[in-house]
Amino acid sequence: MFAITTISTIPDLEEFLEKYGEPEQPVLIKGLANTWPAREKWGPDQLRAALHDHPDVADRGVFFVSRKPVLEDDIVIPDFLKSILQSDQVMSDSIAWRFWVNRRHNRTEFHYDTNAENVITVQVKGRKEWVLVSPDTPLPCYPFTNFTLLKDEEKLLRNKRYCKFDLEEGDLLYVPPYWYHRAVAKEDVNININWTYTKCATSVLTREFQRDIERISLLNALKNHRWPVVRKGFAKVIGALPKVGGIGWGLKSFISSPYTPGRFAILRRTFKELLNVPGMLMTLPAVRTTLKKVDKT
Ligand SMILES: O=C(O)CCC(=O)C(=O)O
Ligand SMILES: [Fe+2]
Repeated sequence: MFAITTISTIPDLEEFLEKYGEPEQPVLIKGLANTWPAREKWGPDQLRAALHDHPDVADRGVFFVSRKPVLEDDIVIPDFLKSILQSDQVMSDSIAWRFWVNRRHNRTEFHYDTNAENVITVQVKGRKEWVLVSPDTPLPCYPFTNFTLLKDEEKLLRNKRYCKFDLEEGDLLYVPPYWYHRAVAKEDVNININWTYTKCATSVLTREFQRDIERISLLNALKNHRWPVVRKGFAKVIGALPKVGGIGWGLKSFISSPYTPGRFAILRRTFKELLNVPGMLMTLPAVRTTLKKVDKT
């Protein structure tokens, strides 16, 4: 276990990129949103109604999402983040605003966000307990997915590099790409807002990123296979899968990185993923119970 880096002054763009954004290391900024109008204005019913009525916002069940800025008057976006969102180093189709409105005990299970997303999250109301796990000590995932096998947390975290902390009202958290996370709502009312973005290029090659590149290469190879029977069979399998989290890469261009896997690496990846099939079958009953419990907004 390690302690998350916690700071109480807002870094400028240069400092944020140098210490956290470029090396892809998490950071917590205490009290950043203490003066936001949203702290006074937002409540669960009022916010849900405002988001439902908004033409740019989609209700995804677990969270609300918009591709464009929403409720901007209630928020003060820190300058470093404003610059990042406007930068040409970031893929414009990756930028999203997400809103989470949760009751006490709501639990978002371990996963990492697809498309190499960086997540900046601000706890506007209430408090959530977070666990972040380094992508260099990967957790076992359902085959080919970004969702961790549902297992006892203590067992899951054994020998992993992780941190556990509370994100309190007003705090900002930076979750770098491929860092697994889970969050549990601790107050009656919990509201957080997220910004997501994907960098056009990265030089950080974590073990989980490597897995993702191999996974996506395999999916592309199947999708574009020269035998129609493979292409069609693959399309059928993908069409039949539940649409959670997205499989593969969902943005216009792929992130540029120092790694291109060869055939052997892709083959090895396929076998490694299949090794998790028994684990998947064993946890299926728990998955059903968890899905039923999800706190829909
Ligand atoms: O707030 C939560 O419950 C989970 C948030 C999350 O997974 C994310 O921001 O990517
Ligand atoms: Fe997430």
